[in-house]
Amino acid sequence: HATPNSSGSVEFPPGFLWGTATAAYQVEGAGHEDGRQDSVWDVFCRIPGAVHHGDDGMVACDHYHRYREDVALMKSLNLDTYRFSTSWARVVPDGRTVNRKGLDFYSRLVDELLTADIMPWLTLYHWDLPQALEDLGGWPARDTASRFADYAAVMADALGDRVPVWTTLNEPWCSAFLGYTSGSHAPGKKSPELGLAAAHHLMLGHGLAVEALRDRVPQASLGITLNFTVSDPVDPTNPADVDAARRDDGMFNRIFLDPILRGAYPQDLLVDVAHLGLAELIRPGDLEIISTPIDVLGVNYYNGGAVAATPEPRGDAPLATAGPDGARDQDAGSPLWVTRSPNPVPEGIHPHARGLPTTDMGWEVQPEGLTRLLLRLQEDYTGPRGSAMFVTENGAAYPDVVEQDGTVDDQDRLEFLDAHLRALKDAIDAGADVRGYFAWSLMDNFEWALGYSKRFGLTRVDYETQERTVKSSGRWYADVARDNVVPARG
Ligand code: GBH
Repeated sequence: HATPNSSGSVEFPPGFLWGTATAAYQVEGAGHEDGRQDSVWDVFCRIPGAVHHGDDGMVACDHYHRYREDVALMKSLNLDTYRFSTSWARVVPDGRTVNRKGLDFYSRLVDELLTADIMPWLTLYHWDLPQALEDLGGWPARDTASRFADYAAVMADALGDRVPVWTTLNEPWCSAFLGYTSGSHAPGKKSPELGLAAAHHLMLGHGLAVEALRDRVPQASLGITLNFTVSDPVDPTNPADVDAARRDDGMFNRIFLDPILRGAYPQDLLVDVAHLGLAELIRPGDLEIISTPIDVLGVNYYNGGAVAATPEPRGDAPLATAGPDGARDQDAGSPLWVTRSPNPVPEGIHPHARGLPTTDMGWEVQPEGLTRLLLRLQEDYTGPRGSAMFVTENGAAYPDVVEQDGTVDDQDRLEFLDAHLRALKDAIDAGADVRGYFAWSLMDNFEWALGYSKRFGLTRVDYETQERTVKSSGRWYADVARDNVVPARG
């Protein structure tokens, strides 16, 4: 593309949707209220050293009680849509019995959004499996997929008349490989075999849930949100590095994209993991279910990475560039994980820092990766299948600097969003069918294994008082949403 949208004002297509995203366990609190029981995250948070500072989601942003105020906040940000997740452990606390009071909360939230003319975008699963189902084997157990479809049906019967877009899972890569292979997320298991089994059954659950939703809410748009990386070989002339990038792309991106959008696992990946039992789990008919047509692909993009077949020369600064996902973060107290990916192939995939700026997560800031990612998804996956894309998460953690008067002037986050929206517009101009964008996140919240130590919000949350303060980035984003334009820089 000849004219990148690098500094002038940038207008988005008419009808482009502007939103923010959150997830149930990260914002709701009300941990054991109205019949909610433990999810795997409640239990994980009680393991000494599993979560930074021993934090948990029992109170979080108290959104369960403050949702009216929070919808008013969204309105003040001129949002068209709000992406939230429902807590399975609130709705079906023991994995079998429906809890009316839990369902009622989401009914109230949806009504409040509709009254404010904000479109509800519902995600059924953002990592909070009822502990009762983990006790029966969790995602590595095939039956969990059917329980997920039952839960989807319950939600559809309750909210199908009012929610126009449903996504099944958020980021099954994290659920499978951070939860069951690296152990840095709940339920903290550490096995390549379990991770792959979880991945297959998560996708099976997705397919069964799409079938259940299609039956009950035929008018709704249905889909899934995946997290992506953009894997570049450190040395593109070195075949070993090129191969590391291929395997990284396989285990991160294609392991989900191909079954869901092409109805088959990538051949090269099946060869790479042949010793880990994945093929033995696949039953006849599974891939037909998994590839049930979807209408929307949710794209979560934070960063890409350069990978090599050999470790970076580290000198005296071991692990300096490690991000927290791989559980190399000392504060998270998690066990050492040697490569970026919880990579179940024996040969290493080694991340190398490229000297790019990084966020407070240690993740490289790489907006052009978003352009390349969206064009690739358009050409290789969604275009041929006729599904539209939405960026369902993008954002950055930076420490808040609070001024005397309580304001937060987060130019770093504002610039991050500005650069990624320009990169997104580059992709649209070059032919990617992207119809909306959700900033992560509406407000600071429980950042999983890093607890409350990392802030992603457009709005600051004071966890002592629960006071919300819109940051500079939030005010800027409100103008973008109102005008459908990213203003000129400067
Ligand atoms: C999302 O996950 C979640 O959906 C959301 O709940 C969460 O709060 C938010 O992001 C922020 O973390 O190898 O060091 O380059 C993001 C998951 C982020 C997983 C980037 C892979 C690669 C890090 N991904 N990560 S690194």
